[in-house]
Amino acid sequence: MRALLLVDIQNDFMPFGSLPVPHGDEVVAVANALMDSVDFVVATQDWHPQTHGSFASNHYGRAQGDIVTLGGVSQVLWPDHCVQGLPGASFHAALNVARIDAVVRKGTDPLIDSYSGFFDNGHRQDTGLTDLLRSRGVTELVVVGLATDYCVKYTALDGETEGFDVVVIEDGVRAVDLSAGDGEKALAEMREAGCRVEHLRDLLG
Ligand code: VGL
Ligand code: ZN
Repeated sequence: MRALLLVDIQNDFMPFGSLPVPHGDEVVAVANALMDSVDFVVATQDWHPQTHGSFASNHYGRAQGDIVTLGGVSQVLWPDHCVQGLPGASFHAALNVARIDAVVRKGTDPLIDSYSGFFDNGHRQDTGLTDLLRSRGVTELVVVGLATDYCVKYTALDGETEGFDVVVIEDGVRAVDLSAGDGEKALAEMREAGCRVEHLRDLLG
């Protein structure tokens, strides 16, 4: 069984959002196009309380891009984004949400971030995604979404270690690229970990 995993295709990660991913809106059409090639569609949703420790605004005297320790692990400070219930946390309006079978929310604990859809950044708490996928008999995970160098990367890496065959759709992901080349480096790391990196056309074949 093959599942499509939509990673954080949310307004705040779009070019018009508070944590803009360049060309982030271009993943929406790729996501929609893949929905007929899979058995099951799961979306992750970054879902932070306003008090979340990954927000620079919650660290007096710190700025966006600074590095702090949060939950015992290194943490980049971000602009406020994907606040629970606000429009920025909603899926992009053009995403075919009628085809989403399950939504997994993450980043809800203010004391630790969760880039991966499977575990928090300290690998302490799981989101239930593995159990959900296994209960549906999923063996192959097709990954698209945002951002290549953060949530896509950690979700794909955890998907591999959780025993799924992970296929990352290169034209269905976009990077934040805080440093130039971060997205390309992330794709290389995913390949080294055993993920396949393919194009939309290879799957529609
Ligand atoms: C993400 C930074 C902070 C992502 C989420 O979805 O890649 N990046 N929160
Ligand atoms: Zn976040």
